[in-house]
Amino acid sequence: MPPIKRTKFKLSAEQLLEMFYWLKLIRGFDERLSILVKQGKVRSGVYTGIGQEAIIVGTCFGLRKEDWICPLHRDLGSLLMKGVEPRAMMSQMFAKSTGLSKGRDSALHSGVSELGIFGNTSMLGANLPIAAGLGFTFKMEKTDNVVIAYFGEGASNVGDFHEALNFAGVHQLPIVFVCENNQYAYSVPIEKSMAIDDVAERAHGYGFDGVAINGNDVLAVYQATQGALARARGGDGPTLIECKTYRWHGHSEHDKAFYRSDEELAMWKSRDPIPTFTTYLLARHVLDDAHQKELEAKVTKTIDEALEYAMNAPDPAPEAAVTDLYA
Ligand SMILES: Cc1ncc(C[n+]2csc(CCOP(=O)(O)OP(=O)(O)O)c2C)c(N)n1
Repeated sequence: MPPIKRTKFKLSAEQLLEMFYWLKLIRGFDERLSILVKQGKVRSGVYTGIGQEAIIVGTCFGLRKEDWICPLHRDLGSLLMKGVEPRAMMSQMFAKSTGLSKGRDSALHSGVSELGIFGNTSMLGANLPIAAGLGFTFKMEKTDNVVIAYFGEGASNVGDFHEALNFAGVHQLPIVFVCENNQYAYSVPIEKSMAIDDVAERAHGYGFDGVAINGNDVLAVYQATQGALARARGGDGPTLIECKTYRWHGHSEHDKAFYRSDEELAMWKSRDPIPTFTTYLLARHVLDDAHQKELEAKVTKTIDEALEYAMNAPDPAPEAAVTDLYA
């Protein structure tokens, strides 16, 4: 098995700051939604990815429009990075007619084919055979587009996961499988559902490389993704990147997560991806305090505007329920 190509990357100061902005925006968006849920204002289940943002930013940064993503329920940030306007995303959470599915769907399942986003599937792991199908299409069409397929460590125990990886391995498909290993599948800790330590190991059984990395280090995620993308675009097939991380909130905002200890949460909070990256940027003089405040103000303004837009947007008309039907 050839080792994963570790492409040397050199990000400009602007690109590093862009990554910082995305980390902050995605965190801010989820935090705001969490508050809005408690205020009873959101018309959807909310599954925040607070604590996991480095995975989304490190994998989506620099993707092409033609590349596809198959996100999870927790990956709202990936939709933003792939080009969904914050106001459309917020409208979606409020089931407004200006949302992605025009208020006719649970917030989490909308895709945007023009932006290369396949809507999240309710059945865990069911997005992975779809990703395999997309990858197969790219291969047949002889493009060098790539699919990023996200899944949780819990989903790696279902049959769809294994079928998709097997198919991708056999056909050397251009797919980057990204495991967001946040240690729990709802209330089930990983040691109660898997007899091995690393989900990454599972890739080897299907004939391709798997690596386990620190999912809270945005640059480590970016570097691993760049290597995997280069392999996939070059016809060398899939890669599995397992990103070790932790979700700070419960499975969804209604879950108080009593199944884990305060100490465990505190330990993972000390590995918060955002301050780690902030320190990196400050130490390299890419960021200073004034610029940081400016970026934070931009994030707040973007979220405020999106929220105001969504709150004031019209509800869908009853007759709209039967428009845009396939047949
Ligand atoms: C096939 C299937 N089994 C069970 C569920 C119920 N369920 C929804 S989310 C979830 C936990 C998911 O854990 P994981 O895949 O690790 O992703 P995470 O939510 O931790 O990001 C479960 C069990 C489901 N949606 N689909």
